[in-house]
Amino acid sequence: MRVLFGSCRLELVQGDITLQNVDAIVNAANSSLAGGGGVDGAIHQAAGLSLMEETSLQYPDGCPTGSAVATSGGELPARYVFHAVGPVWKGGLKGESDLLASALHRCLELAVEHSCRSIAFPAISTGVYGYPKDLAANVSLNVAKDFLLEHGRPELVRFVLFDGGSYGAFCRVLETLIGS
Ligand code: AR6
Repeated sequence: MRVLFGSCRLELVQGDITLQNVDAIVNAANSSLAGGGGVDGAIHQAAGLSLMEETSLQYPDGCPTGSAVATSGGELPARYVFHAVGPVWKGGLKGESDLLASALHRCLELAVEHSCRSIAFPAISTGVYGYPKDLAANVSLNVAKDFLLEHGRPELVRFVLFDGGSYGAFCRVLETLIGS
């Protein structure tokens, strides 16, 4: 599914983020940037050992929840990896939506700062961190839409959803944002 916001494209695809031919891909990391499973494990495996070396050298103190830091893409097709730290879902009353929104927003700022024309996101926080997919889709897509309408870049924001359930949840929310 693809939608235009101003002159920018927002796309939803089902697939593997490590294979995306974009300027930057976003990792769903933890605050110690220590690596892990899920999309984090897949990205580190595909990027090679230099990614962890670079991350620990540049960011020895990790990254707070709700923010993101940039490294090169190692052996990935993408030039950069933005390591975003989403919140753990604790029922929805612990600031989770603000933290998820600010992690996404920081990645879009990093894309502009690094002159990236295209960026791909996974469904941050919706795996091990337990954020309900439909609620995460609502937060994530609204942040992307508002940023594109306000800044007019990056040219392409793609959400890469690993499974059909996530893809469906993101499609249903995006339908509601068209023309709203
Ligand atoms: N491409 C795109 N999406 C993927 C891929 C992939 N190759 N692999 C998994 N996903 P998760 P979180 C989806 O658990 O909830 C890690 O251990 C997955 O199906 O990776 O933010 C970190 O180190 C799900 O929809 O991230 C942290 O400790 C989504 O990516 C913690 O997990 C996010 O699931 C972060 O948890």
